[in-house]
This record gives sequence, C-alpha cells and structure tokens, in this order.
Amino acid sequence: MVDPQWQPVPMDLLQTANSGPRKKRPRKMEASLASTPHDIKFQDLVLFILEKKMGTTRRTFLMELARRKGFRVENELSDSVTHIVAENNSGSDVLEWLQVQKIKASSQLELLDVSWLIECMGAGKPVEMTGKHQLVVETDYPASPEPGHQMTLPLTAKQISPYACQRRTTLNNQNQIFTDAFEVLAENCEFRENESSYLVFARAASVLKSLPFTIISMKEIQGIPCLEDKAKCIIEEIIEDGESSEVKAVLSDERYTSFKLFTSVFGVGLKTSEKWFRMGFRTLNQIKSDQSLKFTRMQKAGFLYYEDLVSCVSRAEAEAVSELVKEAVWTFLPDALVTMTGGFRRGKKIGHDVDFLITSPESTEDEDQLLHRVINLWGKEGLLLYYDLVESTFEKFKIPSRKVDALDHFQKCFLIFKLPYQRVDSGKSVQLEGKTWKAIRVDLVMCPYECHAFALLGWTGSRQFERDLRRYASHERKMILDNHALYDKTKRILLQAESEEEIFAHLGLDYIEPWERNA
Ligand code: DCT
Ligand code: MG
Repeated sequence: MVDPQWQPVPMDLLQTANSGPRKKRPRKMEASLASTPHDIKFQDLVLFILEKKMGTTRRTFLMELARRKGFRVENELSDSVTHIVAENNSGSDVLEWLQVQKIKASSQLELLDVSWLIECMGAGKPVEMTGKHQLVVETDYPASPEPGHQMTLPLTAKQISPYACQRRTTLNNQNQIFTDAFEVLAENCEFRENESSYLVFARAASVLKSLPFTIISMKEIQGIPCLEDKAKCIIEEIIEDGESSEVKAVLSDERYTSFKLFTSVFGVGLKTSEKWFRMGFRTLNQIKSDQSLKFTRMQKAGFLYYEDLVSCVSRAEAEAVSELVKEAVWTFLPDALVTMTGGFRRGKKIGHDVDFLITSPESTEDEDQLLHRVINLWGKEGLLLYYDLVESTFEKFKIPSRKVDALDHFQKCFLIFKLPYQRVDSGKSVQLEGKTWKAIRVDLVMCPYECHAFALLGWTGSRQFERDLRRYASHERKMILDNHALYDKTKRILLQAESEEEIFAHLGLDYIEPWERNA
C-alpha cells in the first residue's frame, strides 16, 4: 500500500558536511519508506508532526520512525489528531499556526515538544507527558519561567568520553535500532575471528547506548567518539532506509546463522562451530543424530537442557537461585558474603545465566572447601544437573595481567542448576506445562577477601565496560587492572581497595554505579 502523501526526501538535505566516505549502493529508499504498512499499536494516540521550523526531511524521518514503532501518524491535520509534535516552537507559535490554517484547537489537543516523541521512540511506546514536554502557551501577563522551557540539553560530543568507564550507560537505550545492528555485525566479526572489526562495531554500539537522545540525523553524531567511518555508513543507511543492507546480508548468511545456532549450545565455542560448519552441518538435529561425533560432558549437558538454557533466566528465577545459593553457602560459612554479579547486578531483567561472587571476611583454612561442600550438598538434594569445578590458580601479590580479556584465577564452579518451580515467586515465572523445574546456568566464583572489590568490579561487567576500564587504566594512568588487583607501574606498588568506589578513585575516575555500566 503506497502512502499517497509520501514525498521522496531530497537526498542533498540528508547529506551532512562530515558524514565520512560512503559506499555507493542502490537507492531503495522510496520502496522501503513508502510501501511498508505498519501495524498501529497505540490506538488512542493520533499524532501530527509540525513541519514548521523542523523541515521536511526530519519530519519525514520522524513520521516513518514513529509509524514503524506502532504509532498512528497523520499526514494532514484533522479533528482526529490528539497530539501535535513540534520543534523549536512554543505552544503559542503552534496555536498561531493553527489559527492561520483556520483550525480551531480543542482543549484536549496536546501540544508537545519533539523531545517527547524522541523519548517515545527510545521506549518503543508512548511515555508519560510531563512539564518538560508540554509546550507553553504564553499568556498576556509575565510569568515565571515555565518548566516547559527547560529542555534537557543533549550532551555535546565533546563531553562524551571514548572510554565506556567514563560514560554512564543505563538500560534505557535510546538508539536500539542502531545498536542492534552493530551487535549483529560485531558478533559476525567474532565468529570470523576478526578482532579489529569486532572492536569497531562493539565500541560503536557501546557509545550509542550511552547517548541520552535518539539519533535522527547525521548532524547529531558529529564529534561523537568511537564511530569510525564503517560505523557511520551503517548509521546513515539506517537513517535513510530504516535498515542496513550489511546487517540484512549477515542475518541471512549461512555461516553466521550456523555459528549463532551452534554457539547457543552450552559448551560449544568457535572452534567446535567451525568444525561442524566445515563438516557441512547446519542444524542441531543433524549434529545430535550423527554417530561419529564425540561430545564433551559440557556439550552433552548443553544438548540435554537446550530448551531451558536458551530461554532466558528471569529476575524472579535469579532471585530464587540466589536464595538457594545463600542457604547452601551459609550452611558451611555463615559469615560469607554472597553477591549476585553479572547482568542482574546491572539491573537487567533477564540474563543467560546467574553469576555469584562469594568471599569470607574471616579467612579460614578450609575456605577452598566451600564450593566442594556446596556442590556435594546440592548433589545429594538432586539440584545439580551438571558442574565443573575449577581450582584456584591465584597467587597473592602477583602483578595483574596485561591482557584486556584475561581470565581470572579464582576457584569457580560452572554449573547447571535444577531450579524447582515452587521456589520461584508465583506468577513471575513462565512454567512449562507438566514441568516442575527449570535448568539454569549458574557461575559461582570464590575469591580471597582482600581482592573481593576487584573481583566484584570484574564480574559485574559489562564486558565492554571492563575492557575499557582496563584500557583506561593502562593508557591513561600507567596502571594495570584485572579481576584480582590494581598495579601502579610508576610507583611500582599494588594498590589496595576495600570497595569498588576506592578502585575508581585510584584510577581517578568518577564512580559509575553498577546500573550505569551497561556499556
Ligand atoms: N566477565 C569478564 N570476562 C570474561 C567473562 C566474564 O570480564 N571472560 C565479566 C563480565 C560480565 C560478567 O563477568 C558476567 O559475565 P556474563 O554472565 O557472560 O555476562 P552478563 O553481563 O552477566 O550477561 P548475561 O546477562 O547474558 O549473563
Ligand atoms: Mg551473566
């Protein structure tokens, strides 16, 4: 269905002075913009976007974006419109324009600043209209400054650090359309073991996640760090066409889809995926039914509990596991500190596993027996479906590893827990019919008390945040940071820390809360 009102956007309006070199590619904008019908998800709202002071290009882009997100957007102003969205116009300006158009505004009509629409685009749904969004209609008498005039100023590019550890990245990602694309491209590079391109896309995704606004034109990305030309081209294509041809190609690429499928099995990494792909396998059923293949214990468990493990862990499930972990740990070491780390500590609502850090302030000789005892107990209670206990190779006073992605040396247990459904807060878990439990991936890490702050910082993630913390330490501070310690190369000393705040302070960084580390 072709929208009769749709006008092709003049391309010269979209080009910006500094958008970097672009690949030539066939123009398919008209087709993609004009012919896509969109389902209306939010029936109660009828939007009209004012062109005045906004311009045709931006208006067309916003209309399309809003329609894609399920909003009803009218081309023409009519009685059915409930919300008028404008930019650089006061409420009085909009009313004046309505008068010129000989349209009488009803008192029900909402006059909103574009910042409201942009927040809605970020949230994927209508967000609450507050004073800062509502356009102010000036009266004849002087009024004190209205909150409506205090627009939140977007960060200037200069204020954005190239290091994720100097940015506050919450889960409120305003640029998901771009970051999803970059994450697919980064993953594809990971599958092809192309480290440098992986970093280009991973860093681009990371910096966009920290922006407090949605990118709607190339103007807004000028000066933002970590966006190489390759990344800018992708952004430009998405702004213009609503999608990236490169991402589309990756998503239908046989190698990518096979690797994605194979690595979704617990215990299957890149090497095994490569082997299976070269052998011509394309589905898990082909692999499972091939008699000649030998699987590790981990992979056998991965196939056995596949359905449970690919379905994400909910917070309610994570909390239920947490209770069981604490119960078991405190049976043997009552003063132990048990902290849920990983994505759940960063506030995520779902995860692929549940990570825990365990430490004891009262060092006891048989501290290294704790995980063994917990495993034994769960084994007897029938709560363990799989485990792999890795002994510690930790050495005190060792200078940290220079490798940004180095694994740590703590004692750990990677396991699959059999979580009884009755332990999950009722109503918060999706129970499969007839099943009384769910297989959940759990990582337990036991660390000596003196390095618990470093271990906590390291195991909280995100991976990109950790990578940049280490890069920042070495490039900007001549220090080496890992999950065990922080070493000052200039002073040649190991810096002690009791808390994460102290580590940030040693590094000369403002403290970033766990929920701001979703880089
Ligand atoms: N970590 C790390 N280096 C590794 C593995 C993990 O620094 N080689 C850190 C970063 C995140 C944290 O440990 C937990 O790892 P995951 O569970 O893989 O990540 P997550 O952020 O918890 O993500 P998910 O929600 O998918 O579990
Ligand atoms: Mg995790």
